[in-house]
Amino acid sequence: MPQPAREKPAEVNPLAAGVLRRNSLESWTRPAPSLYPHQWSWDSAFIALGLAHLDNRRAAQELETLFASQWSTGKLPHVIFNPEAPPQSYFPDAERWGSAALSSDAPSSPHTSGLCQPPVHAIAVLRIWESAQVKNKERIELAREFLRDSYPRLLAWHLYLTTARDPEGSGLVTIYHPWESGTDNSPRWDEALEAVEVGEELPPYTRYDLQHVADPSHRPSDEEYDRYLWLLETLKRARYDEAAIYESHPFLVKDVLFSAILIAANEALLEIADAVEAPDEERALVEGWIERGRESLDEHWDEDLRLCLDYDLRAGKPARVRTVAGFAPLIAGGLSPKRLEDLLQTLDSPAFAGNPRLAFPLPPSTSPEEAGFHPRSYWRGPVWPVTNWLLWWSLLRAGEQERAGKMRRDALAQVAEGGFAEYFEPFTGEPLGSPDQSWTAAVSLDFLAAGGS
Ligand code: 2M8
Repeated sequence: MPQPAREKPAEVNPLAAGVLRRNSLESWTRPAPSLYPHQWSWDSAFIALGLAHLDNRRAAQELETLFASQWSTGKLPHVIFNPEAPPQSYFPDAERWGSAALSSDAPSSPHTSGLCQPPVHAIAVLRIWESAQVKNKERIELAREFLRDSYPRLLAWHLYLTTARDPEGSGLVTIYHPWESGTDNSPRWDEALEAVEVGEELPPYTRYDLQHVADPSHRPSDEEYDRYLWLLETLKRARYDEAAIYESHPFLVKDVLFSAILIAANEALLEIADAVEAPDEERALVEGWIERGRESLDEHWDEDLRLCLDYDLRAGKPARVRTVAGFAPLIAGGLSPKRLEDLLQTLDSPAFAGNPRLAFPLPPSTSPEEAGFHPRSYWRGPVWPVTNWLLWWSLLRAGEQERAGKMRRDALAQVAEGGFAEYFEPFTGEPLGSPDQSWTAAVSLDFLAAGGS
């Protein structure tokens, strides 16, 4: 049963701001104080979205710090290592990735991982620009400067994703590792990951993540970690070279959620392109990416499940698992009325937010009707505030104001009751994972700024 409300939604704002302040270092924010002591890519994008409502300049800095570590290929790395982090606080560390030593495309300092994460960044840049409009003239000018500096960074990032990560020109992004999806141990990846044979040469390692959580069984399993670490070794063998990875890497999957976020981010990039008066050819390029991406999501639609499915390139088949990623077309936007109706029905069904056992009618990360569902294990079932945000934002863009308003109220009620947890048990609302997760606080600030009852 849910605990009695700890805070009223109106009191969430100062508390959320406090979490971000405490997790903040000079120019960037830790996703959580002890579990995640470095800068993570899509966390920082969500954090910037929230910070935009508190301190526009600091929000811009969050992304500038990330952009400063962009690879020469355009890739924004998934982790930027904090040299000041306590030793043995997070694994794999900078040394294990060896990015700069292996690839001349990587920045030499600070060290970064060799992967990337979903491209929420353009959406955050646009939010910073929009929120500056209600402030003074000086703030608008600073935001305009930030927009001008960010635009080429974002264009290079999206170009990387639509070329190196889509050599087939399919419209969908290929990921090399479940960590790139941001939904690490989701059952979306079970089959593709099980097919990865861990080599005996896997160097030994110690997991530090388990020291920071109340119950280690909520985190990915040791078997999963062996495979995660083995994939890292195979990327290193390819020296992080995209063409070599494409030839030999055992995990290549077209990720529909990542791709849908890219489509939505391309829409944001178009608005940024307008504001900075970018050349017409660049706008046409971005428009082409949006169109191709939406067509391709349509090709990966499963009529029976009424969801969109990831596609395993190595096995040559879709991953038929119902997870929150299946709502990708809603996030990508531009839907036909029929497809929107299908998605809303799936969302409201017992397979997701309409499940009668839920503490709050919010979509669990994996459908409770799936065999791979687990209510307490990380991305295998818990409710994640960032996915609530993505769906809320997408519902608004789809013109579904009423539903969006309801999701916003429920998401705020959940944090008012359980605090700014990393994730929540779907049936009890129990807060799980890190208790002071930055992106949970950040999306709560954005929900609050959107107003409404
Ligand atoms: C989780 O991922 C990291 C690996 O990147 C981990 O489990 O150690 C995911 O929830 C990911 O989406 C998130 O960006 C990261 C930091 O919050 O933690």
